[in-house]
Amino acid sequence: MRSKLIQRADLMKLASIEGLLDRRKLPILRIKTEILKTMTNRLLERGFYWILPIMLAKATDPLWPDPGASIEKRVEIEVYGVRVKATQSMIFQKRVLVSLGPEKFFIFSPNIRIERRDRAFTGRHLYEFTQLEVEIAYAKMDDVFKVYEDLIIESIKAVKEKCGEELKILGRGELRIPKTPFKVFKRRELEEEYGEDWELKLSRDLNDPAWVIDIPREFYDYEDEETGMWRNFDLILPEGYGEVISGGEREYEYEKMLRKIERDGLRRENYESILNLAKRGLLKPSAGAGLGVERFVGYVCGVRHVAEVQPFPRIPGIVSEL
Ligand code: ASN
Repeated sequence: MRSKLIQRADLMKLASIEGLLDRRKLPILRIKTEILKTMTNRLLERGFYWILPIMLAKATDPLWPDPGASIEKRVEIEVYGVRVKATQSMIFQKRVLVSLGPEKFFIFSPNIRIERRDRAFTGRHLYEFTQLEVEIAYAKMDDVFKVYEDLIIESIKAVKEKCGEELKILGRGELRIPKTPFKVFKRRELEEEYGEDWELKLSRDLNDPAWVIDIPREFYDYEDEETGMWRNFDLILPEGYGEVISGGEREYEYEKMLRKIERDGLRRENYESILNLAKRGLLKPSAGAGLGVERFVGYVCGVRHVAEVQPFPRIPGIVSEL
């Protein structure tokens, strides 16, 4: 499905009210409901707190440096005389909360990321989407792998069991239930095999989702300064659907975070809360991640464009009335 080229006219239709009349829309929304229900229930059964999201704050995820980032504009407004940013991810709120509040929780967190307009045609980008964010105190990468592997397997099982008719309408009757544990690849080895754009090439070669570890990016992910290895990861879906989860173990030491903030050319005054906590020894080590809800549902449904899973599509460059 993914191999067909997406035309601008298709995207315009998808983004308009006509998109809601498409016969695939209702089955997709039914499957999305089943996935959200299954994931929420699994996390609640495991004792995770359910936290609701925030949308405006002085600090948000810089999304920098990140090899995958392509933000055309950052949304900032003034409220009560203070400049605030629209949430790009709740990473800093997650780090503070996991240190001072519940030690494991999840959030369905809406993110606004104004992607470059040429990203409309990747089939994988949106300018508003939702992450299923998780953060766990004192956890390691493996603990986070297990949480998301369970959510993925159980929700695919539930969809196959309860939404057989919908999968048939979508031509997705053959959807595989992946085997666990998922394979783990090292980013450096993938670069040798596939070159810089390993993400999509690997994705096309996979039959089941697979983890990729050690990806240089934002300062908050843990970096082993001796080996230069990053204790972070992405989960790559098969069939060209690409990355669906990003996460990692986190930095928690004051001096090291300061060094990395400077190295990345970021303004330290944007990160005072988390730096202060670290300085006082109150920032707990943790690990966590976020799953792109629309991307995952899109994979299960076999969509051509991830916006098909949104009732009100947010396709880069196309702004509709609703
Ligand atoms: N949600 C991601 C994480 O937990 C961060 C991101 O979206 N950039 O690591």
